[in-house]
Amino acid sequence: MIKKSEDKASEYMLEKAEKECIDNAWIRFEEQQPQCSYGELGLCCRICVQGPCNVNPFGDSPKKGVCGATDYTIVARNLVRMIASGSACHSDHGRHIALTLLAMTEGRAKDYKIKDEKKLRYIAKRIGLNAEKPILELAREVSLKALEDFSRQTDEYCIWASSFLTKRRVEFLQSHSVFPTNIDRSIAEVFHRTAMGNDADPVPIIFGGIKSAIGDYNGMHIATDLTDVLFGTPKLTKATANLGVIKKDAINIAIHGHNPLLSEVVVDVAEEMQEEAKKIAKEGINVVGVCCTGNEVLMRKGVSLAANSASQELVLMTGAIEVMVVDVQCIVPSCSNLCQCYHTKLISTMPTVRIPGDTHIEFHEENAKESAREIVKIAINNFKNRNQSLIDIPDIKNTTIVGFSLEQIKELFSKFNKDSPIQYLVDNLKNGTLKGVCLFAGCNDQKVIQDYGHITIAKEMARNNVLLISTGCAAGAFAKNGLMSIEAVEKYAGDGLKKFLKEVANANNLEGLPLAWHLGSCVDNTRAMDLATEIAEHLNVDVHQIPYVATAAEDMHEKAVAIGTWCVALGLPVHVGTVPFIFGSPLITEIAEKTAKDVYGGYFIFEKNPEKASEKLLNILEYRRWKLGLDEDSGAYWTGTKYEKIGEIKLIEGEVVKSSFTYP
Ligand code: BF8
Ligand code: SF4
Repeated sequence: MIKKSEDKASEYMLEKAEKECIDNAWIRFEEQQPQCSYGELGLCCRICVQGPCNVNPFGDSPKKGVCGATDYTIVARNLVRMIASGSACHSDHGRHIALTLLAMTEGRAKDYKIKDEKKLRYIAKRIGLNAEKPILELAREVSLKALEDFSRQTDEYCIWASSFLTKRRVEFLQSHSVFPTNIDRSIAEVFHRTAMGNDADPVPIIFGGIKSAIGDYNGMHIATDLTDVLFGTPKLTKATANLGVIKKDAINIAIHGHNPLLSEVVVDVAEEMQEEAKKIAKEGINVVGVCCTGNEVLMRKGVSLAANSASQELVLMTGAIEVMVVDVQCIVPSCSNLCQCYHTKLISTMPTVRIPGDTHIEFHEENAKESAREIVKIAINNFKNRNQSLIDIPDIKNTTIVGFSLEQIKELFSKFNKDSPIQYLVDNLKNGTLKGVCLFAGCNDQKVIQDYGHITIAKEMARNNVLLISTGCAAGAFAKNGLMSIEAVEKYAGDGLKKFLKEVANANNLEGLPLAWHLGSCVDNTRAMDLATEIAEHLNVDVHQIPYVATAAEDMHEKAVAIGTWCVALGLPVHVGTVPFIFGSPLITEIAEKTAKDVYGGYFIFEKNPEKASEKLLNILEYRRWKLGLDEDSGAYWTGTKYEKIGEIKLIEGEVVKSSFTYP
């Protein structure tokens, strides 16, 4: 069998699937080959019914669509529509949490309460409210402020992004007309301007996409913040990850999707119903997570993580899942077909995500516990319907240490500097113990070996003393494959990183810290940006200057395109390991790789090969260190493509951030 996954449990299940002819995404991916080259290049336009129109990428006819749209118009339109869709997903999730918080303050969501008052007061202060008010009143004000970011019709800017980014970044983005006043409007604007017969100029189209991406950041930040308020800000927690967390003798409930509003309650209700469940199954109820809902409850409740996105079908193939309950996003429709091969019930809960064959229990925050109870009961009753001969759970799982919210990170560092915890990290960056920080984000993508890109880059970064932080399915990859363990530090960390992690662990009386730090689900990428912002502020520079990079080695979803775009606009170099749909336009590719750097200081690095990507990311970190003057004595210089440690320091090619954006 060709290697399909770096994850041993996935490999085991895929071998079984091959032997038993069980349909799965890897098979369907093969069936899709060859995929449409026009689509892959971003050159297929089906925005109006005169299409689909294609543009010949080699310069021959056709050079334009029926309406006259050229390659750069078509590619730019397709790209920003992906960003807007990603932004819609994240921010709708954020809105749902804000509405629930509001409902709670009005007595309409009795099953929720404020778990983290301190965080609520911190957010209130940050967004300019009087944080001393009674807590319920304050929660109401904060939720209304959040909802304003979705509904404002004036020219005032969105509050969240204005309050959490560096002052100079905010001013810069506002002066460049890419700062949203209203998240929904930034999304609607993209669809308006890219509809047939509207904006054909790629530059304003891209700016519209960036505005929507900042809207994405804004909506995600709201989601993270208010989720922390309702369910608690994550703290260090031990858990286990990979398919081996599914238990043969338990009633297994898999929670899958992104929005923790129901899954948090399912976990609580399952606990309450344990005794009842133990009468049916020896080990009672076992809730396991899939994708980002999985990450949410892993971070806050230590619920085991069974799978990241590419292995979601493999969870069902164990034959031991009584119920898979899904909310929103990244739920493949094939889950339904797989459930029908076993006794598993697929329960959908959101009116916007129905899947043929599902059992629909519509979730309303007014009666969250009731819905959760109904779901858990279905799971208990379904245990008897198992076909024992189909049960096959690979005995593969890893211990993981998770829960690295920014608050938790600061608490760890506060043992060294109580007043300014991040200064400790900055000192370690300055003195070279750490070379930089690398955020591992994004998905699994059927186009590459599952988890291989994430893991290969992580090992190389760790060996070079880069602090690894992660979210989403990248974090899932590390959790499942043992990189979120103390043991991984000994195996993979360079001396500097080892020293740093041991020093922090010792100062906090911990037996150790994991090699890769789990910051949370995809919306929690805002935690990573908050960390970058604080590092920049401590160094009195902006994010585009700090030794901090991001990688989405296996990106797949439109949400990842939105996140990558705001990371770039906020100053981060972002590696992307799968081919984006932009290479059909040399102009758009140039904007993403080079012009963005001139304007925002962040830029995309498209590199399929993880080894080469590691080298590029390390070079960028070295380069930024050198530009900041952190390695003045190292005698290093930049060749334009590589950092050389010989001779005197020379500036050959600057990464100078200036507004040199010229109109094509
Ligand atoms: O929001 S990393 S595959 S599960 S999109 Fe989806 Fe991508 Fe996973 Fe989480 Ni994020
Ligand atoms: Fe073709 Fe233009 Fe319509 Fe696109 S908008 S499908 S290029 S006619």
